[in-house]
Amino acid sequence: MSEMEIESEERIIVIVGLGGTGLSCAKYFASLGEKFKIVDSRKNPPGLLELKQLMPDVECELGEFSAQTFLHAKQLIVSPGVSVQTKEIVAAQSAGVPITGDIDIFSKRVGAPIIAVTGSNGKSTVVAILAEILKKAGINFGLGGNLDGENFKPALDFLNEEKKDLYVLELSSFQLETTENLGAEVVSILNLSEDHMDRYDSLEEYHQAKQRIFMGCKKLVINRDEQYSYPSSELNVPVLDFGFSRPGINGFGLLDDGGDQYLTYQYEKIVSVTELKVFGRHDISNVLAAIALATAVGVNLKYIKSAITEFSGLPHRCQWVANIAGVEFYNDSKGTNVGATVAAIEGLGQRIEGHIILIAGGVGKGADFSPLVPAINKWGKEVVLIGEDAEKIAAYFDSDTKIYFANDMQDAVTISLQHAVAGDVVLLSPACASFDMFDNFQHRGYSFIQSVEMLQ
Ligand code: UMA
Ligand code: ADP
Repeated sequence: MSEMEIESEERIIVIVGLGGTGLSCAKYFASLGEKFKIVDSRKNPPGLLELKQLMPDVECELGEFSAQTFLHAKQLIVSPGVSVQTKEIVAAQSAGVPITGDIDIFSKRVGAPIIAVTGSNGKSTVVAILAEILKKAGINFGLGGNLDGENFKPALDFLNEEKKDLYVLELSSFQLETTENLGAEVVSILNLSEDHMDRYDSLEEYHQAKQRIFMGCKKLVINRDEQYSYPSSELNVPVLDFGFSRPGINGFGLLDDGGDQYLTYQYEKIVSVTELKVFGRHDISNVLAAIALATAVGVNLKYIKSAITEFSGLPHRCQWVANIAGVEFYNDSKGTNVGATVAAIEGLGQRIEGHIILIAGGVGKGADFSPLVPAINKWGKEVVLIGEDAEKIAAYFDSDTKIYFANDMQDAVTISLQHAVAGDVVLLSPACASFDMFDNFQHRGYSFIQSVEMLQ
């Protein structure tokens, strides 16, 4: 089609990628009476059946992307699973087609405060704890964004529902890349370690995407133990901080007193660490982050206290599964990058008598696995590897680390138990994505649980 023919035809919105986000965008534009079409490079993408049931007449282009469709669009709404570096998107953008995403549209339309949380690890746990606190405080809020599982809720679905007083969004770097000016009430980058190196050229590029969360924000919650939590240029907004050290003014942290350790706000003890049901330094950090975020929107400490002492962790995150002959099994299937797996090993290692036998592997996303080596040397015993990058990961370990290769999850669990003694822990924390062997991380976690049950 020539440029002139393109110009003479009506340009319509093009939703790039179906799935949960594309479907929510379709519902949103349909409710506004806007004309749109959906493109997806898979012939049978997730969400297609639901779309056809809800909107049988919506135009879909499935299979290889057509450059003309992108160039001809009024606007491209890009799903987080589709890279903005896709050549058809880059070409359309160069030709002046505006590019946006669901979070951008949501933030411009919502008209209520947003608490936005990003980071490489701990996002879902922090927003889940925050949600428990907000429930206790009787606040009418919505929880969504990058969250999966039972809390799965693409942000635009909120705009077709009764308005809430506050929205809590977990955001990924992919969602932030297509967000112009989030303008959130409170934001936090919890931490940053290597992830998604198949989509970014460097950690710096990944960090820059995360930094977009600060645009237009009114308050900050900073992790003072993490350099990447700070905005790269100073913002003139109120700041609360959290970290493991004793807190200062406007700070949350830990205070040692009389042999006990307390979660503390400035000089005020909130609860003792032993009153929490979660364990491991990373989860203490997550609780501190949630408390700081809740305080930033004015929640009283009494609600905070009651919620954090009841929270016992999300499934697939360092979740206890079973004890077989004194060997404990933990499911950390959501450990999908190296930083998460190191945190899980450290968290468990510090509280057990024996050693950790780690089950890891899957799709490595181009990661550098070397941070696993000191953690395994300190707390580990053997490593059992599964999935397509098993051999690549094996090459990182020292020659005296015992490595086993397993064909499937049942095999991995059986091998692990064979090499464990009472007091040891078998930990599934793959440091990898799951889609070479499983539908998603939940499927991988349930497969682990089932395999452990078979041994009982
Ligand atoms: N697609 C193409 N071409 C491509 C790549 C993808 O057409 O080159 C299509 C796929 O066929 C799919 C569609 O794009 O049909 C949408 O894919 P999607 O992955 O964006 O799927 P959604 O269901 O919209 O899920 C997304 C988030 N997924 C990703 O960012 C990869 C979900 O986060 C999120 O819950 C959901 O939006 C609602 O906001 C999941 C995730 O894995 C949990 N996130 C990553 C993470 O946490 O590490 C960032
Ligand atoms: P996310 O939503 O960012 O993926 P989750 O709360 O689902 O984070 O936790 C995913 C995994 O990351 C956990 O299973 C655990 O291994 C690890 N993890 C959780 N919190 C932290 C943290 N604060 N720092 C480092 N790793 C963490």
